[in-house]
Amino acid sequence: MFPILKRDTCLFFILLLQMHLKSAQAREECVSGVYDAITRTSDGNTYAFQGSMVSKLTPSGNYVAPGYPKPICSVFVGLPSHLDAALHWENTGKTYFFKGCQYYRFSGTTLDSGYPKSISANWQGVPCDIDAAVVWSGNGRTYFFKGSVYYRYNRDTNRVDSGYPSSFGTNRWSGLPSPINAAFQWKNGKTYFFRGEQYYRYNDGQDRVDSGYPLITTEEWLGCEKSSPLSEATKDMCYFV
Ligand SMILES: [Ca+2]
Repeated sequence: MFPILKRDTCLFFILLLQMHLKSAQAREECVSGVYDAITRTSDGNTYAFQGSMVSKLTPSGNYVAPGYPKPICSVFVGLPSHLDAALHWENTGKTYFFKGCQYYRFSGTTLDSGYPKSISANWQGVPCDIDAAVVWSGNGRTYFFKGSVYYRYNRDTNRVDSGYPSSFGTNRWSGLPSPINAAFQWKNGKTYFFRGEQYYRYNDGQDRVDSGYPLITTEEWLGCEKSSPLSEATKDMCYFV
């Protein structure tokens, strides 16, 4: 009797250890699916920002790369936590990050000299405290989102087009809720919008949200079983930023 109990006890602790390791792995890879900003960069990577942490996604875009999330300050030196939005212009290779009334310009993961700068001085018509930003493949224009309205930015004139801001669903973004948390354009030419724990895939060709959306970000997009917040100790790394 005793040897059997001993074997069962051993198996029980092995099972507990496996559950603990699986849980620890989930904590490392599966931050809550609520993101501040998501963007691609000129080095071909895609990064998702949440509070003081950043996750690099695998080339398929579906999973968090090994070793991530990491403190933002250890990957994008000079970039603050709790970003508002991020934007990548492929033709210049520059990535822009927005927070409050300022923006930061990066080449890959290196901050360009002279930044941050004031949004109002260089992005005429774009307000402070935006929710999200994205370049839309449907027309190549850059869009900024804030609350229930969006702004269409014209790079030729370096200002927001006349007639904007406009409400969601008026002319564009039919089927999207407002406000949104983050947006980015993936290599498949489709644009992804994130709101709370869910995301929407926007069909740029048909100018509408694809059927079957929204989906749960951590489960369907990051391949995680469930959301699992990072420990406070991990979040506090690089607290000096
Ligand atoms: Ca945001």
